[in-house]
Amino acid sequence: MKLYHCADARSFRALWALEEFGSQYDLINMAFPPRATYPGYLDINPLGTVPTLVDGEVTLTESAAICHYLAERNAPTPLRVAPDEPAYGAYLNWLYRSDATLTFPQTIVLRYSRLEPEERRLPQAVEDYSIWYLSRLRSVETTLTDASFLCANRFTVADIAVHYALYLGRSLGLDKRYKPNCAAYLERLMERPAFQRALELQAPT
Ligand SMILES: N[C@@H](CCC(=O)N[C@@H](CS)C(=O)NCC(=O)O)C(=O)O
Repeated sequence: MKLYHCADARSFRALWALEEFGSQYDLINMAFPPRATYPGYLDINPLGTVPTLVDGEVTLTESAAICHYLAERNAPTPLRVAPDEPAYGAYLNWLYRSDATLTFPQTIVLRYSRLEPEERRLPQAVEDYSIWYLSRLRSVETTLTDASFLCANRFTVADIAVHYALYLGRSLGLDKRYKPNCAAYLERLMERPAFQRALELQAPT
């Protein structure tokens, strides 16, 4: 397998999952944005985004799908919730929610607070989408009231996918507005050895 990655981008979900599974893979660290910095990248992923995971004939470019794929490929594993488990629906819901609902609004915040040149920045959009994200985070806060993990009473790839959204929020300074369960979960999962290995493997930004 080969993972195309940029430091702290959504490909971190895939990198962390590969480390949790102890997978054999080659890591390609690229500068951001890879469509401009890595010649030939558009031939590998025409969207120009990260992650890209290549596994033989298979190519995946969605971070949550890669977490799902790796869990299935590594079955049986406690990091996967099987269809016959009661938590299967919740597991899928968290996996999909991780990017569509929790990372998406932050990309607006990131773009209009940091990536765009000064004259194109939009403080109103930044605040509106910060609030959007923080309000969607209520689902995580409530779930963690009586639980250490999001579903199935154990750490799964759904935690990797959702935790990354919290981690991205931290890099945007939104963690100052996290509620206690989210704040504690963010810190706790960052202590996992595989998370720490993933951090060390990525090239500095
Ligand atoms: N939904 C995709 C989004 C991938 C994505 O947009 N990645 C961003 C980095 S976090 C990217 O590569 N942006 C570079 C660009 O758009 O040129 C996922 O979860 O993997």
